[in-house]
Amino acid sequence: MDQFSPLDSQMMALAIQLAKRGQYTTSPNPNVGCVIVDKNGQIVGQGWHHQAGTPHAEVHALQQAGTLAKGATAYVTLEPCSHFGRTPPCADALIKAGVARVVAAMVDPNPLVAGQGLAKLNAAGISTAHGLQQVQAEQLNRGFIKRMQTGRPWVTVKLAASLDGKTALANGQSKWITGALARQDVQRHRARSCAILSGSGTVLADNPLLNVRYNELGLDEQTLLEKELRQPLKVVLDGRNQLTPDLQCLQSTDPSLIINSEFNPLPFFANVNQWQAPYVDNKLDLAAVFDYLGKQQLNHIWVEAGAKMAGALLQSKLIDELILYQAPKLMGNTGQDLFAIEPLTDMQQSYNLSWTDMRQIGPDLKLSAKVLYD
Ligand code: AOF
Ligand code: ZN
Repeated sequence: MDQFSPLDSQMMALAIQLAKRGQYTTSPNPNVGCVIVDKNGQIVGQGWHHQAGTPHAEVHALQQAGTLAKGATAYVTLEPCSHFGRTPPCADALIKAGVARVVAAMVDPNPLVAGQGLAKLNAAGISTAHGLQQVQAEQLNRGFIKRMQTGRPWVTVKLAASLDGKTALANGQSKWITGALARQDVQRHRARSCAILSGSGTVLADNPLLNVRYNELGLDEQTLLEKELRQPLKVVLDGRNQLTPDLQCLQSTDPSLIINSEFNPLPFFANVNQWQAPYVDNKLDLAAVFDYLGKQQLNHIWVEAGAKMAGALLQSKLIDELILYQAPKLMGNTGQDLFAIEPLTDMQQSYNLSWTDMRQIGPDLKLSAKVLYD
């Protein structure tokens, strides 16, 4: 990409760092960062999108730049919007400020924008370019991109297992397989997701809170103060109406949703939303569940469930990404497994994955992979 200079790369990298500041708060909107640089290469404005319904990244950066935006270059991690959403078009704001050049990392996959932002800037005589650090920018907004392109959220399945692949002892005990640092990492993932999804089997067995403990995230005090801290939606799939009133995850006032096949009339559930999903083969239609969650504007679903749900999602080809925390422990061959799937009779039937990241977190490994469905 020789159309971009080293300064361009440096400024886009900064814009991506700024965008990340919104990663706990912008949902259902994407994370976006913007840097405005004058003719002398001086940064005159920086901004990022904080929360849906509030100004976009460009508006914050333009505000900081004031008249210095005239003739400057704006670096944005996402194409400036051209539509009236909850806020007016950023393309108009950039034109009005007299910006000379706009560099976007990627085109906005939102069909309401989809190239029209750059076209509008071009039509106003502003030089535009896109594709700089596109991979990094896409990584920030995988959920938003997938929802815009397919109507479904990005689905990450998280599992924690011993070296011999056990997620619990035969008697159900699983506290704790992985260490405190890995569990803190899980909290960070939960906080960045739009919903935390589990199944009634796991919820009944483990009674998890399915929430974010912000004090466990390792965020500094200032960041905690600055943020509009939200709790992701808790979603429990309950195909057989097994949920009971004593479960912790349904007792808080945080938003929660039960997806079942039949309305559960227990008075306890009065404050919990319910959606009745269609059934296929005597089971909840998982594809319909994720279509529904996409319609609720959820970009990224973080799944913490047992082998049955993980297996069902795998077989339905609904997992985008797997994150496995693996502890250096051996739990023997009688414990619970990672994925409950139909028995395979030929190696060709096995599911193939491709590693996307691997690192050590405290004593444990964190393995990330995408599933290669053909
Ligand atoms: C930008 N800069 O910082 C963001 C953009 O309802 P609104 O007005 O907030 O519009 C939301 C849409 O705008 C969102 O779906 C995405 O297409 C775009 N987000 N665009 O130029 C930003 N957050
Ligand atoms: Zn905008």
